[in-house]
Amino acid sequence: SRYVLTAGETMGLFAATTTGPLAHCPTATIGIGGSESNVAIGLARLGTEVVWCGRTGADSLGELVRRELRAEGVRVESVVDPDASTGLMVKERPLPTAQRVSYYRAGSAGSRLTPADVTDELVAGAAAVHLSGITAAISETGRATVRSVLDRAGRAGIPRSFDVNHRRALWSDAAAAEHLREVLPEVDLVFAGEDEARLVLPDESDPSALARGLVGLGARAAVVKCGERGAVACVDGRVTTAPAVPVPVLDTVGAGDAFVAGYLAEFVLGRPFAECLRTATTTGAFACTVPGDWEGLPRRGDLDLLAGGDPVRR
Ligand code: KDG
Repeated sequence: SRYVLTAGETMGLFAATTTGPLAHCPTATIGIGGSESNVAIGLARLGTEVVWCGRTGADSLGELVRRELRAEGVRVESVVDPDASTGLMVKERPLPTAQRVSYYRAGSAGSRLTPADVTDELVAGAAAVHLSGITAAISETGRATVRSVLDRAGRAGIPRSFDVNHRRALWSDAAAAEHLREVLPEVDLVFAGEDEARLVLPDESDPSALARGLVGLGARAAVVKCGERGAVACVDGRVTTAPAVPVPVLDTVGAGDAFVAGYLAEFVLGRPFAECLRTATTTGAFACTVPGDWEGLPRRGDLDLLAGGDPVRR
């Protein structure tokens, strides 16, 4: 049967358990994080078949990554690379209102992903492919992998989804903008935050103009995420806005991935894009309510918990 195919780097994630300087935080939780695998988990929870491709190290963090993804119902196609370590991300909360994420991923197994790791067979069987700018930013081979998967999927008529996911710690705005200009004509659906869209549309301020602008630069459809102000989509020349689902916000990291998972889960079912957007804003809201990057992602039956009404369901 057909699945959503995604590829990228997933790392170990150590998250400080208390607020304040990390140097004085005695404990951390050990988990995993990676944008594409967050999307994969989100899809699996919503009942969508999904394959995640990526390199992991022959080490304990690699074991953790593979185990956790499998436990979440994601089909894992991981090349275990004996010559590099699994990357690591450290999340600290120096202030109640501020988080800091640090990467220990230079030369990591995940960054050694190659086009051949995502086999032709995996691409050919996909209902859609999803990639992100992070993979292009981590290495030359990652960048080649993004291009190659988009190219192979495009030739097979498989819808291609791309999340800009700009990470300033990994490359410059200029490099990210250049890459985005290159890939936009190769994608059917692009997801961008407002600042990310402005990488290539520096003179636009309004989200609708940004969504139209991304389509003008070659994407078939574009979704601009505006956080607590909701989202705007430009599909088939029509612009639609969706309000955010209001929630008490604890941790926004992972919300973008949750949003993409919600959108794609409906998209591969052939649902109208207003419905894709509605599920996307709902899953995005779920991710904001819990500290982890993906742990709070909803199952289908959870979606209506945010639909209002009595807070106690029995
Ligand atoms: O997308 C939210 C995090 O999980 C993500 O930032 C982790 O893949 C990640 C990265 O490289 O930043």
